[in-house]
Amino acid sequence: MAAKAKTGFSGLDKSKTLAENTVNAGPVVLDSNVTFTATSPDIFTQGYFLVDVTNFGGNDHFYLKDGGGIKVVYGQDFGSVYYNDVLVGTVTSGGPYISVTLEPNVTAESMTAMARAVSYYYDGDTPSAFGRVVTYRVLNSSGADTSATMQLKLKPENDAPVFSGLDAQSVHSASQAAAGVVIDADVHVANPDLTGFKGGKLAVHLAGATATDQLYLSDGHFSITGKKLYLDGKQVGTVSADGHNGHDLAFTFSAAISDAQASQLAEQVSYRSTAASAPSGARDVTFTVTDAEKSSTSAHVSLGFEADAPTLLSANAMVSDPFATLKAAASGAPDDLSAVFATLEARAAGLLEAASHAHGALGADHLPDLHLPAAVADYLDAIGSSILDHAQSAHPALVHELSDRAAALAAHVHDVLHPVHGSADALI
Ligand SMILES: [Ca+2]
Ligand SMILES: [Ca+2]
Ligand SMILES: [Ca+2]
Repeated sequence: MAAKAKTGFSGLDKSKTLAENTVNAGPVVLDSNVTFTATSPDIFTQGYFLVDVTNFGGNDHFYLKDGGGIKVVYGQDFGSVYYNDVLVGTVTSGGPYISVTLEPNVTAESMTAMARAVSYYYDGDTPSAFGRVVTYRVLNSSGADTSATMQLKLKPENDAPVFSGLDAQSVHSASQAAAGVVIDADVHVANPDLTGFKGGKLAVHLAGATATDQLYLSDGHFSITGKKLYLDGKQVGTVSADGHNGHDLAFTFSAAISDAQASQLAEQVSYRSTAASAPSGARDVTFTVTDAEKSSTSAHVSLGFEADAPTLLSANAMVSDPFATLKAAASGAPDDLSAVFATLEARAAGLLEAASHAHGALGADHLPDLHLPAAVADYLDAIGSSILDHAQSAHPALVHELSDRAAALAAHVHDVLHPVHGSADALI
């Protein structure tokens, strides 16, 4: 190591270019062979080692990294810097500087080790073209000052697009399969380089697809006409696979497509079945997006349809026997539900009777003539579906669950009927 016969830094690279993804991956020593020479030890008396940075950005991080005999033990407010286990200074770092208050006994050797420990990492994906100017400086309170500078640049590199918000599972009721379902209404995709998706692609593949499987776009900003993909009426790409009859659904973008727009398109991706009954078993759907730099990322969601409960309750069915269909739905359950239903019936009958008495004229005999409010019928339908789901997978918690739901039902019936005052028509 050719140390110059004067106090100061030597061998610091005047300029350095680091690759973005290298400094994304972890801290990099800025210069591993910079050397500090001191002809006069006085430089260290009440001295400081400072690294400051101009053109600093919020994604830049400078600090002293352990190695070469240097070890930093961080406390709450500062770190203690050791060189070969001897305390040589206290450091604070953060933002555009590293500041080490040197111990009085610091040697040029330990100063060199500290300078070689100066490290950098970058946690962004779009580095600016501006070079950072990194200045290594030693100064003391009597004004002695020596410094050297490095121009530090980053070479921007590509990052693969990133999916977020894609659910692991997309589960729907079997009755929805024929009408069609959106696969994931809030999936998001982004190109971290902020260069979008022009020239890129979106492709959707359904595993094990057959001629009755249809991928398509639900209504939204994007639409398909023939082989053309439109965004708000303007062609932005082509349809490279139409999604029909078991085929993939795939687009190639000829125009600029932002992250938000690519996400919108992914959110419109939908499925329907043209089979006589809904497909059984979950199947993997792969979304693959290719960005403007032609790098691709795939993400997966499991698409499945669950057997429907029968259409349990219409308002008329409710009128004839509010609970017969509920009982029928739960008839496969292993537990004896009669006590639960008895409670449910008693509560609901009590509420209905109270409601009719409140209107003066009706006795319990007239209850079957009630026009049940649609909200109650819908609510009972939902409960019936849920009961069937539970009945299909036998478990001992069923009775408790049903009991809780019965209580909720009774409260709901009360809430719906109670406010009906002054209009017998509402009850007859
Ligand atoms: Ca990157
Ligand atoms: Ca990048
Ligand atoms: Ca990219």
